[in-house]
Amino acid sequence: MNDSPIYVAGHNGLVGSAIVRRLRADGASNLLLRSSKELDLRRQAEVERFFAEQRPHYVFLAAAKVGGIEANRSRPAQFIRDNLQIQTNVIDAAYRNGTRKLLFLGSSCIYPRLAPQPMPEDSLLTGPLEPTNQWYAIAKIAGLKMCQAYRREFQFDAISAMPTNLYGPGDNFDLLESHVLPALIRKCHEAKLRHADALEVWGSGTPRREFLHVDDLADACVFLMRQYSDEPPINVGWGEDISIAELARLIADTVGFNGELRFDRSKPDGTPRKLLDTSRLTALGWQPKIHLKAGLASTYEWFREHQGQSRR
Ligand code: GFB
Repeated sequence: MNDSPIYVAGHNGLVGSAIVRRLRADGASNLLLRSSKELDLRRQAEVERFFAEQRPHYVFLAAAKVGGIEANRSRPAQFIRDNLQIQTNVIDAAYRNGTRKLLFLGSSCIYPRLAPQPMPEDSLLTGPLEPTNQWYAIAKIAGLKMCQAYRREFQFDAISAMPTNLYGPGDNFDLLESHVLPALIRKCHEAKLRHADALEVWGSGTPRREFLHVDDLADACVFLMRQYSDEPPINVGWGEDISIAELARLIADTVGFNGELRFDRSKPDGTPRKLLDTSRLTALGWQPKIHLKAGLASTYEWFREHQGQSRR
């Protein structure tokens, strides 16, 4: 794979940039990278032209419209439209232009709101989705089904990975758009600088989430690209979850904010619990390495170095 042309779609995002780091560390010499300004993946003609000209052998499809609970809730049309357009254009153009293998990235929110915990891949489509992110989830379900359909009908080697909640360098720290972990890093940091006596945490603090460092995810993506070729999606997670209240305390300790945490119950909790069953991936021989405490410390360091440039 190292000398082949590899297209990482979404290389400026949290996931895509981690996949690029991982491939470069491995000696990949022919990476194809295009920013969204250079190539708008929502435009079919642009995507077809790019694939016809470049003919990548391998494609990591990490481009997506993503965001936290509030971004998902408030912009349902953009989440369903952009994701359906991006993934449909890229999967189809890859198949038509001789791509040998494509990895599609989904999300743990594809599983039912009240799926058994930890959530096995087989719980897909067994119950209603979480309303706050159903639009994003439907698009991601369509993407993994499209990969399965192209395998069956066209023998196209398209596989899917379903990561849990991710974090790490290059994340979005915008307070309205972001996921909980970067939002709380920023809130704690700013509260510490202001010597504030309290900060606001959305919701009740009782929902449980699992957090995986994006460098672990990137490692799993490269592993799956090399080792896995089958229809079922593969969950990628850490294996343990914590409550939002516990996460907030851990982040406050990491940042050095000693004030009070105030829970704003007028904000949505979302899914009560989201822990992936990763036994399929473990059986293939892959394990994550970066513990949450260490990952939080290095992500906070990254935030402090880059906050001027981080997306707000
Ligand atoms: O990470 P998050 O935005 O998304 O929120 P989901 C997780 C939990 O943290 C929710 C709470 O219960 C939030 O109410 N929370 C507390 C906060 N304080 C904050 C804060 O300051 N900001 C944010 N954002 N949350 C997303 C989906 O769901 O998970 C996406 O909406 C995607 O589609 C992603 O699937 C992985 O974990 O609830």
